[in-house]
Amino acid sequence: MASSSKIQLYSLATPNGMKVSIALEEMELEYDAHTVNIMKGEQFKPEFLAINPNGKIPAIVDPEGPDGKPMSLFESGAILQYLAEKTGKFLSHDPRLKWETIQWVFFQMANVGPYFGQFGHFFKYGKDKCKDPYPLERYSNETKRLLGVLEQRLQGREYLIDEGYSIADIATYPWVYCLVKYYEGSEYLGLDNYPSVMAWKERCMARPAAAKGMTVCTI
Ligand SMILES: N[C@@H](CCC(=O)N[C@@H](CS)C(=O)NCC(=O)O)C(=O)O
Repeated sequence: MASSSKIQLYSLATPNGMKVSIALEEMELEYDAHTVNIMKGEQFKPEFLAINPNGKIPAIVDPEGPDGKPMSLFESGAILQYLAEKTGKFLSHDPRLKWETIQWVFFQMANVGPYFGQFGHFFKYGKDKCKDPYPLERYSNETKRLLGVLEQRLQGREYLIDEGYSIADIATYPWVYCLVKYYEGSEYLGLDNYPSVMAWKERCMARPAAAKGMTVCTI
């Protein structure tokens, strides 16, 4: 694909995609953005599958990997950690806080992303394909339970980690934004019941770099 000394980003402005463009902006890294239109199946083109054999955005190629050689990476959580370690930003240098941050990144990757995503599917995008109420019930209950975990964590905190804004926030708030903006689930999920989560999302979104990162690779 493109040759440049800058990081090459292959993405789309979805919650998983936004995480990486927000991180690149926050970390002031230079990058070229390439839009992969997953609605048109571009994630299955051989040149993209060579970077991510799993055929999903986001992915990056860093021409200057840790050993000075090009490094390609997929899985947004791994990319966030990679960029944080590369720049020394948004991942605590205190070992205890570093692991706490990674724990919340994994919480997002293993729970928030998959369950919120399935909620969005059964509530909005695939709602005409399934007459059985059970999947929506299951995924909306789990989405609310996860919002409850975040609400508890964020009560009395500005960000997920006490030290300040981190890759744990970058990983997670685009998914809360997505519940509101793309899935239009505010009323159905009763998002007003999670005031600390909603205030934190606004706090994160008010950051100039965050606002810029959220508009990268839009179609
Ligand atoms: N765990 C992956 C999930 C990536 C993912 O699901 N990406 C979606 C867009 S948000 C995608 O590319 N979907 C296309 C497809 O499934 O064909 C990550 O966090 O990077």
